[in-house]
Amino acid sequence: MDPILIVVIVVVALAAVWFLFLRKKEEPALPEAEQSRPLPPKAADKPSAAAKAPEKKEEKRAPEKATPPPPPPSEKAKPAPAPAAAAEEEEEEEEEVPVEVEPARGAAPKAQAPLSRRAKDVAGLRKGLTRARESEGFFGRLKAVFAGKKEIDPQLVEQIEEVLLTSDVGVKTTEGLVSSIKESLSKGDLKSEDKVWEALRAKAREVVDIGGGGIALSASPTVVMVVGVNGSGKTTTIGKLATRLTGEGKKVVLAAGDTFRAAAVQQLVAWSKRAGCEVVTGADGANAGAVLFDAVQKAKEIGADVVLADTAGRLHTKTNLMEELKKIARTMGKALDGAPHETLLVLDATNGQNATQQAALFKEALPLSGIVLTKLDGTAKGGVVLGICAEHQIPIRYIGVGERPDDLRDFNAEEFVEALLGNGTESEEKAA
Ligand SMILES: Nc1nc2c(ncn2[C@@H]2O[C@H](COP(=O)(O)OP(=O)(O)OP(=O)(O)O)[C@@H](O)[C@H]2O)c(=O)[nH]1
Ligand SMILES: [Mg+2]
Repeated sequence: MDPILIVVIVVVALAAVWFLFLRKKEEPALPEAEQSRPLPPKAADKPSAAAKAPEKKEEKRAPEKATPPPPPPSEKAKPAPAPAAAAEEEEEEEEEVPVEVEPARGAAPKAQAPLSRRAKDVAGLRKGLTRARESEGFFGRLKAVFAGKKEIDPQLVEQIEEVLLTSDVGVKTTEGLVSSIKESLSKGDLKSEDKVWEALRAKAREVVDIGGGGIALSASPTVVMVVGVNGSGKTTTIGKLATRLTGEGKKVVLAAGDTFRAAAVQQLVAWSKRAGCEVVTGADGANAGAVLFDAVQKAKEIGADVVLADTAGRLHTKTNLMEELKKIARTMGKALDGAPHETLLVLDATNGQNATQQAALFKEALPLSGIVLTKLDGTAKGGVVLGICAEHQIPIRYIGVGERPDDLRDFNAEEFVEALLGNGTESEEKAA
């Protein structure tokens, strides 16, 4: 063989070996940890939307965590973490990824917040007003007016007017309510059913918000005289109030001023036992004024907080009986200056417009400080409250929505309007 050819072959072979050696030297050995890392996903293996969220978080966190100055020029040149450190980092990562998973569509809604105290009160009162809320009642009939209507037109206002008139709201009060709705309508303010309801409720609140609510115990003892027509609920109201006040730690004296009706005294005595309070009664046929005088004296002696004085039922049209009431009131004033401090007229809500007339005549005879409207649970026409407040401007102190002791409620204008005319949330409706 030609020696030159041999030299060429040897040189080429050596060059090839040298080249291979150099290449091998340049390639860095991957640490085990690096080798075991999963391969990056192929383009086709796109991560799901859910999996994207944590990745984003990791990207955000990166600068806070590792800020090695200067940044590595390339992935390859990045110093491989020691296996222990790498494991630590992975652990940290697992801990620090609080993925907020959005609730899937259609998933169960969050548990509803418990009803507020006010919402509970409204729901409880609404239960007492069930008849007025039913389809035949005040609220139910108003609701029916809107059914199937797409537009709020003057005809609809006329229908509202009819419901108000036939629900004991009274002519004058209805006129006031309706004219303000008509005015808003002509201004274009009432474009939807909701807006009309809100206007109605606002107006109703305005009418009944004349400073009602439970009596204040302003004197010691505070003497409360309770008057009204036969069977309106005077004695029952006294019993309910006594039960509540003694429950609140007050010292109560009941005064059996109805010396006329047989069994009236026993009825009051039974309530006093239930409430756990004193009762002052007279002999059969005793003078009502004398019994009430004794009761106030007794209350003073024992340091009572309240005297609740019952009186015999009487027709508001009987002048002599109304005169007798004035006399009784004066007698109590002799026992204690300023007594009676409160004179409450008890009206039966089922009497409707007649209750409004009773209020007019009792008001003429006595300085009424408040009204108790009983049996609201028994009427579908809750509108009587509006009529009485608007026409007489006498505050409603309590309302009766049943026969049990806790069926006497302090009157609160906003709560009452919401219970009577509010649409109510689903949970309120359930609670009611
Ligand atoms: N459903 C219901 N019944 C009531 C309410 N308040 C009183 N009553 C009932 O009405 C009836 C008459 O109540 P009374 O308390 O005796 O009435 P009164 O005004 O004292 O009657 P006289 O003493 O006869 O004048 C009783 O059966 C009571 O239980 C109420 O808010 N709702
Ligand atoms: Mg009675």
